[in-house]
Amino acid sequence: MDIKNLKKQAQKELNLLVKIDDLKEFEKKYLGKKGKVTELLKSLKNLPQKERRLIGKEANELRDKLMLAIKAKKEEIKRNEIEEKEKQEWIDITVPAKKIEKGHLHPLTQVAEKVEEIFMSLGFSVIEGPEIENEWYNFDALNIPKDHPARDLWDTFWIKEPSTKNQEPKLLLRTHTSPVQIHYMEKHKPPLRIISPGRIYRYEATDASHEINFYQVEGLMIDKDTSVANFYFIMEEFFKSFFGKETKIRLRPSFFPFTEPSFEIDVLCSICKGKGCSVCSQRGWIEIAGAGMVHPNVLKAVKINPKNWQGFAFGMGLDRLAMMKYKINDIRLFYSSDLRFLKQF
Ligand code: FA5
Repeated sequence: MDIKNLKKQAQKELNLLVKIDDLKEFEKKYLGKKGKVTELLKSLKNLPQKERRLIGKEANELRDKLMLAIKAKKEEIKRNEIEEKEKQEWIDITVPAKKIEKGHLHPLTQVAEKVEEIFMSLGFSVIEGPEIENEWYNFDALNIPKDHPARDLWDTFWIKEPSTKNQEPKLLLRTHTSPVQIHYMEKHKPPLRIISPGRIYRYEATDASHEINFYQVEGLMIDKDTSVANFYFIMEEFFKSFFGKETKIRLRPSFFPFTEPSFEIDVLCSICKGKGCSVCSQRGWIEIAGAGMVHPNVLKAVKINPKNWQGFAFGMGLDRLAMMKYKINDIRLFYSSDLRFLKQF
């Protein structure tokens, strides 16, 4: 084949190449040990001198050109490969990011945390207690002996006796957080100041302000010469911090076997502003807590001498605190798992 045709053929083949492996084959085919151009150069020695010089020059030029063209082609292929990769991996950084929805604390947890924060600033520690109790802690130690009509104040979920039978005392789901007082006083000597938020259970009908399980925060302060004035001061401080300075609360005389005297604390209903509505049962006030001065019998049950130590205790409805703070007109919304409700907090 003459050099011109060889050159034309090589150029044509080279133009069609797109892969690096094919380019390597091409290089071998023309410039390899047994390549067409190499063979041509080898065959020069058989030519007469005059022809050898002429053809040799052209063959050498062809080899040099092919070497350059192969180099250029190699770069072109590499460039194309990078461009292709870039196209595939291209990210549009201007596209708005997908929003990851963040969860948040349940409104009752938020309220519990706020209550804890206020009482801690008043020197109270936060204590936990069990939700499954026995009747000694839930009733007897709180001055409510068996068969005492006061037990009817709290409709109870009793837990079935295990097969060991006649297990004493009987187990139940705690009907209030007050048993935590007993647990704590059994292990700690006064002076003491604690609060204990937690879930409680009552076997009763539900309505806008009553649930069968809800949350309370128990409070207990025992010290020397603690009086109703100390109790009133702490309560006032708490409600002002929690609801704001304009909050209206009132104390009503009440009865609890474990306190004497006993009170009920009401706050002005924030939903009807005192006019009367279904949440406050048309009273204009909503009952937020039971409270009183700790009964001497309770102190005796935990071996604390009531002559040396006195104190007060309270049990607040955490759900009711949350309802009044956020103007929620049905307690059952807290347990409905309705995201339209929960997302508002
Ligand atoms: C008690 O549970 C007493 N242990 C409180 C107490 C503690 C008195 C220490 C004295 C000393 P009572 O049953 O009234 O009391 O409940 C206390 C508060 O829990 C109520 O004022 C109310 O805010 C809330 N509460 C009561 N029943 C329900 C209910 N079914 N649903 C939602 N909140 C309730």
